[in-house]
Parts: sequence; C-alpha cells; structure tokens
Amino acid sequence: MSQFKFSVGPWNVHEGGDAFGPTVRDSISFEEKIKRFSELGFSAIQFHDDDAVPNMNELTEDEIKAEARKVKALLDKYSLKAEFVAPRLWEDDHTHDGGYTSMSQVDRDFAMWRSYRSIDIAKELDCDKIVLWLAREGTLCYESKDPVVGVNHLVDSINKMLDYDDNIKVLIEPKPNEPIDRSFCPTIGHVMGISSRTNDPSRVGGLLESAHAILAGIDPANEMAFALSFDKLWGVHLNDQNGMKYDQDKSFGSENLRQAFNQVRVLVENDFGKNGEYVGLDVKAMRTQKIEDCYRHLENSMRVVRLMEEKVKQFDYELQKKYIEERNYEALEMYVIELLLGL
Ligand code: GLO
Ligand code: MG
Repeated sequence: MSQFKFSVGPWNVHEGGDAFGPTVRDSISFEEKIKRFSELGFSAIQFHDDDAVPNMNELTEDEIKAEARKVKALLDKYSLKAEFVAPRLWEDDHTHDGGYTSMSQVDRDFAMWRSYRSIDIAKELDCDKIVLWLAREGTLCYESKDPVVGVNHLVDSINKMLDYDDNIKVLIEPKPNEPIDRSFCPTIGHVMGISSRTNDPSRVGGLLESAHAILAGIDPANEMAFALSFDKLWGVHLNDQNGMKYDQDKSFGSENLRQAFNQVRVLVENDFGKNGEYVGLDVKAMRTQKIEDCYRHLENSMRVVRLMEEKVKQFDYELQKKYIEERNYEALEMYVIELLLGL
C-alpha cells in the first residue's frame, strides 16, 4: 500500500509520434483512458484545458463551462477527481512565440483568454489548481525578446489570474529548455522568485518534474526539497531521464534508482500529500511499445514509487546518524546501494 494518492494526465497514454516519425499506436478515447486509469489505482486526472474541452477556441464561455460539466460527470462516474487544469498555449497559432511573454499584445491577450477559461474549467471540475508549464516562454533566438520585460509580463499575467478568482492557486512547472532554447523560468528557484513578486505569493507555488530538473543538470530531490522548505511544493511529475538530452519522460526510476529513492524519501519525510496533494506521473511509453501494453509505463512507475516507499521504511536512520557523525560517507553511500539492491 502507498501513503500517496496518484494522478495522471490523458497525454500519458499517447500514439507514439515523435519529431522524426508519425504515430504508431491507435488513439484511445478519453473515457476509455480514464476508466483504465481508475482501474489502475489512480485517484485524480490532470487536464490541459483542451483535454477537458476540445476545440475550445470555437466555443463561447458558457459553452465551455457546459462542456466542462460533462467531463465532471464522467469523472464522478469513475470516482475520480481533477487535480489541475493547464492552459495548453504551446500548440496554438496565436502563440508561436509564447503566450504570456510574447512581444505581441494580441498573443498575450489570447494567453490570458485561455488562462481565464482554464480557471472556469477548473471550477466546473471542482479543483483549485492551475498549472503553468511555460513551454514557449523564453527564446529560440536570444535577441528576439527582452528577458526583463518577459519576466515582468509573466508576473503580470499571474497577477491577472489571481485577480480573476480568489481561490485559484497557480503552480508553475519549470523546465530549462524544449521546445524553446532558453526558458525565462528554468528551475524551482526561479519559480519561488516569481511567486514572491506576485500580489499573493501564498497562492503561487511549484510543480516539480523529475526530468526537467535532470535536463537542467540539477537533482530532482533537491528541487523538491527547495520548494518544500517554502511550503510551496504543490505537485510533482515523477518520471526519469537519461542525462541532458531531449525530454524523455521515461518511467519513474527506470534510469536512476538512487535518485528515485531520494525523491520518494524527501516526499515521505516531509509528509507530501498532507494537504491533499497528489503524486503525479508525467511519463510516456516508448515509441516501440505495442498498443496492448501501452499502460505498462504507468503501472511500472507506480510500482517503483511503492517499492521505494518500502525502502524508505527500511532505511536505518540510526545507522545514517552514526555514519554522519563519523563522517564516513563511503559507508553511508554503500549502505544505500546495498539497501536498494536488497542485500
Ligand atoms: C512537458 C511537460 C508537460 C506538462 C503538461 C502539464 O515537458 O512536462 O507534459 O507537464 O503539459 O502542464
Ligand atoms: Mg510535466
């Protein structure tokens, strides 16, 4: 048994297309996916605004709310909650060069329209979290945007969301690169900095994805710890990543078991979830995976979290203390390796 509740987004089960080749698996309907998610033991669903309301650009505000209510009924049918809604700004014609930090006022207005609609959808789905993965908020060409103005626009945009609704919380999901080259908000430290600049820092926190930290060359458990020390770790996207290359979204723990252990340890030790937070996954099956097995990466990731929770329970804190006192870190490190190997 896990002490955590798990969440997953419908994009975690995808058709396998990548930048160099077409899709390789058939699409699965939204309802079929969430039915299966519920059977697999997930408690909540993560949404992009247009996962909940496809073609929302063509709908009125009332029509969008009505569509969102249908999704809420589906969630209820499978006893699932909604964890968050994230405006999907990176796929739209209006936001080729970013939304909030675009140098075009028209694009920035569109980004706000989608953000307000995301808040409307979240309210219909009975959740209070808006996630901003700032996909194109940075530059491909360094000289194409003023970075100071870009950050100021980002703060202004978040303030407008906070003003639009008194209960909504904004979680920034930092990522250093991809699809842009240089992000204006690459790490959780930047998220904390931006939070402190807003009109209500108590409602602006972070969601840390393991792979995004690894892409920045920093440790995911330490990134989580940093946000935890500010009481601002309100979501995680557990996954894995082999080094600083393209974003892989591999199954949690599949590349680095010790890093996986320390992520689970920092979550367990700090009672993550005590305020209703979910352990979210953001994993993708490899392109080679056949459709019959296209949920296996989710099952594997949850299993690794649970196995690591067991390892945290077995962790000998007395021995850790002794080795720290002796400053015998070689022994401490070997102890952790043997623990993970089951020796
Ligand atoms: C991509 C991000 C992405 C977000 C999702 C929710 O690198 O991790 O999957 O988590 O769009 O905002
Ligand atoms: Mg993510």
